[in-house]
Amino acid sequence: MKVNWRRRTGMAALLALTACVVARGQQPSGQMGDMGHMHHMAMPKAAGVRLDVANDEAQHVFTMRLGPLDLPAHAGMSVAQAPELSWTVPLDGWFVAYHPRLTDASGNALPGRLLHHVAVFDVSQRNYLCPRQPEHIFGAGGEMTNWPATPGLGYRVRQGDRILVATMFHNDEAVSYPQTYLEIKVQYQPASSGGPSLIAVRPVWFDVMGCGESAYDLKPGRNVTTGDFTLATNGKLIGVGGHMHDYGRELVLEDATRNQKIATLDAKLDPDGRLLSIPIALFAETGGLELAKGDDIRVTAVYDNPTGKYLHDGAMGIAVGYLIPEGAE
Ligand SMILES: [Cu+2]
Repeated sequence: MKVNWRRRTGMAALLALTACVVARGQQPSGQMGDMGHMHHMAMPKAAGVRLDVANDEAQHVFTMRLGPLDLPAHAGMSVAQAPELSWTVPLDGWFVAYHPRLTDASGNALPGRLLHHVAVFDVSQRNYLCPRQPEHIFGAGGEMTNWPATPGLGYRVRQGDRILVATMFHNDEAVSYPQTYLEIKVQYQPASSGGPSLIAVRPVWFDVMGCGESAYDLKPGRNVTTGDFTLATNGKLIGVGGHMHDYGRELVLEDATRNQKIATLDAKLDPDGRLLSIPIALFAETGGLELAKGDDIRVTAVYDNPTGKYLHDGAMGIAVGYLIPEGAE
């Protein structure tokens, strides 16, 4: 089989995944939805933080607003963090796009870099690759990537699905931000609209650490780390982007059973080795790259740590894709 893929930044936005995103955390103890955090540090919890969601039924947009967070100058990661907050989806339909930004109390934009990451889960759905965990449907970091809609595709939600939002904020600046809000506009298509059904895509997070904690340590020099996943069904991979930290070099996704490369994502770094971006591989032309049930899908992350130091929890390596499982409605 010839792997036919190309990079296209335009429609690739569905996969544009950036910065420090992942919070799949520790294994839930028996029950789904018991989410852990990516970092082990005991964080102070902020009081009075709310998650409010407005529904614009004419425009088909949910506006999630989480806050306020008090981010004192130079506080770094030691700011009081929001607890995990949840919201119940009020209708059947599809989420088709996500637009995050930070604002002050009056709705004026604040710098996106104050957000370390946000992770949005549908705790009513099982994760496709890691069934003991809830579905991880959206993530963003300081770059505040927008995910425009990809025509014909959406993430299926049901009335009553519980959406959980986990955030981490930080402030390294000399300015204090006493009332910071995270706003995420979620465009949706209601099932009741009479329009055509969308094809349901499942997010797939191929993490070199498997289904557990995503962060891992870097020794000085070259670090090569791999993780393996077995697909539970046949499926079509629509595309894949990536998430790494500073000094990341590349992410490779391959079908180890067939010894076939799926994608090689070379990280773009600045002269100091700080991560600028990771490309996206799209399999649009063929309507998706066919993956077979039972195949061993291997993800490999390569880092080159030039600091001469051991970097505790310095790395993540995650290929983030969208899959249309066979038999999906
Ligand atoms: Cu990360």
